[in-house]
Amino acid sequence: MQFKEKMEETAKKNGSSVVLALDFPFRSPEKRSELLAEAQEVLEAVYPYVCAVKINHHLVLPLGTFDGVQKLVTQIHEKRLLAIMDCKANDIGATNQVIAEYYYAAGFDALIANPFVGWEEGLQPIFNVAYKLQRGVILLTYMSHKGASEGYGQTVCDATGAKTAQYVSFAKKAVKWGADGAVVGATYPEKIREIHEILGDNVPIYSPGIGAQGGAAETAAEAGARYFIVGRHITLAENPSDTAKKICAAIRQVR
Ligand code: O7M
Repeated sequence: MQFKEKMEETAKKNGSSVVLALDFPFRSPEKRSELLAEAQEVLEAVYPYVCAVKINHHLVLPLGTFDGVQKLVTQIHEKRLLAIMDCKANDIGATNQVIAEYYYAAGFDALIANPFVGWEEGLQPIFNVAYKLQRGVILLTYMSHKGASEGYGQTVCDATGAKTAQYVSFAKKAVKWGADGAVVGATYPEKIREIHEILGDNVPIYSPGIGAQGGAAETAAEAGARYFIVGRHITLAENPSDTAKKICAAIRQVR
């Protein structure tokens, strides 16, 4: 089964389209075991209200991929959730391939990559590895932060010389390359709407930027987002479980 289908199935089974971004603020490296314990605690509290967990450098750097992070991936799978590695792969193909092989070997079901590096000797090797191992690749398309317009919002010339927005070109590539998802910030609902028109039902939109960055899950859902990436709003909440439950219920009202 493709990653895209596994996500659909898990979201349906759990009644949730929330992807937990398991992010925590910096803490001195000597306190790594406390960090791991906190991440495990949040996961334990929140798992009934999410369909997947996204891990990035916040945890890979202090905990190590084949040490603490792999323990988390095992815990995520024991809860019947999917694990997404947010490495935003962005290098030459040969390096991208090794990055993907390590993260997939650690058990991740999908990883995030940056289409800025292109296909040939860029992202193609990642897609090849993913296809071979039946894992997913999700592409950045329009990021959630203020400076996103400087890169993803640029006007560029496509292969025919016609002017187009960078994110429009990336959305078309997401379809052409058979990506399992496209990341579009919840802080830009109009971009979600525009990109959704291009992607249709072929490539689901993953939308971060909810809560701490000012975006709202309901608005993103109305605009066409399928999954909702939420970090600090849940991980730093006084009651992470209750907060996740409320986000989940709010999305259900719209969808
Ligand atoms: O909810 P937050 O703001 O605490 O965290 C959002 C998470 O989503 C955090 O892990 C970011 O690295 C990530 N993210 C964005 O915030 N904006 C983007 O445009 C893209 C991502 C992301 O997940 O990329 C895959």
